[in-house]
Amino acid sequence: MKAGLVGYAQSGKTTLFNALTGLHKGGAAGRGQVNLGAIKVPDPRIDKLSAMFKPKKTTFTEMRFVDVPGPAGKGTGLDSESLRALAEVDAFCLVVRGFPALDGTPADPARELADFDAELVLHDLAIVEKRLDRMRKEHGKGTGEFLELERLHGHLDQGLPLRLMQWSDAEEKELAHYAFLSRRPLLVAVNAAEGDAAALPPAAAERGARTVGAEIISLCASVEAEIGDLDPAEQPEFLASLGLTEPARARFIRAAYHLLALISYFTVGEDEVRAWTIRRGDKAPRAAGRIHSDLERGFIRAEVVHYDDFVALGSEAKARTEGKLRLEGKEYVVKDGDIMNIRHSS
Ligand SMILES: Nc1nc2c(ncn2[C@@H]2O[C@H](COP(=O)(O)OP(=O)(O)OP(=O)(O)O)[C@@H](O)[C@H]2O)c(=O)[nH]1
Ligand SMILES: [Mg+2]
Repeated sequence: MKAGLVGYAQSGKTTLFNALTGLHKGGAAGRGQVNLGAIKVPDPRIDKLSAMFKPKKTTFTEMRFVDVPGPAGKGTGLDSESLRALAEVDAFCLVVRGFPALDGTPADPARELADFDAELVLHDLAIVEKRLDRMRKEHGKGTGEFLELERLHGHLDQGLPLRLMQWSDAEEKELAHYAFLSRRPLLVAVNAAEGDAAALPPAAAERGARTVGAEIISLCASVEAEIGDLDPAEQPEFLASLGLTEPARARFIRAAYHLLALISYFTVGEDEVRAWTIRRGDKAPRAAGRIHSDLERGFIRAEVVHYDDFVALGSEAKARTEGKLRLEGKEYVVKDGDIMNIRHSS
């Protein structure tokens, strides 16, 4: 998956990007430009499977990030390079300032969230209006698409993000090419002051997030960067001294997975132990398609054992005799933690 870090200028996007990707250690990502990076999604289940199989290669799934410079203030809008970079992301992470600015301006995360979301809504409203105008001129009135866009217009015109609308699968498909910004799942990260690294998001911001259908977490980007600089052995003590039990990176990844309804399944063997990311509800052929499109097309069935059963029983043979290793077909809905061996025709 790919997340876009967005927000107003100087809210700490690049600081967070560097802290998450670890890029601050070497050449830090540039400020005021588009930056790309990725992190491995840690998963203790993969560590365990890797210890059992001792494969030549262990592969975690990756979460990719794009960090774009923020507009200076309300109403400024994003530049076209940033908009292009954001067109492809699966979700936005809106970084809002939770620390006093250098010039002393106090933080107002709820205000920033409301303002930024309003910009996304205006951006989409402009797209819809332009298209409706064209269709009126070209006598496209009364077509299904026209009526659909009028419905979106009525929604956006009230200042509401498309995120809050219920769309059928067919509508989702039909409207995908518009790449609406206010439709993207939104994770708000309040970038708190150093002293508040373990604080919960302010209540007003929490309410604001709920109103626009977003999830919210609080973290401190500069503290996160410091954690990344420490020896792993020194990290627990430092975290404890701040009142934290884990780095914000872990919370961030969990929140993003939850937001996008993502889960992982695993493939195992002597060559490779690997995690794959899919959407909750994906059936076995689609899940297999993450590995290679041939596996989706030629999918016959999958041998499935759940991680918990596998680890409890200790081996594939034992799982088989205990009836925990099953054969599943095309309609099987893959579960988080399934270990799968896919059979396919080529
Ligand atoms: N006190 C404090 N300052 C921070 C924190 N995170 C970032 N800053 C400071 O805020 C300023 C802006 O940080 P950046 O990470 O460059 O902000 P940005 O959102 O990427 O800014 P643009 O790229 O201009 O949109 C820098 O001077 C940072 O040192 C934080 O957690 N606490
Ligand atoms: Mg930046």
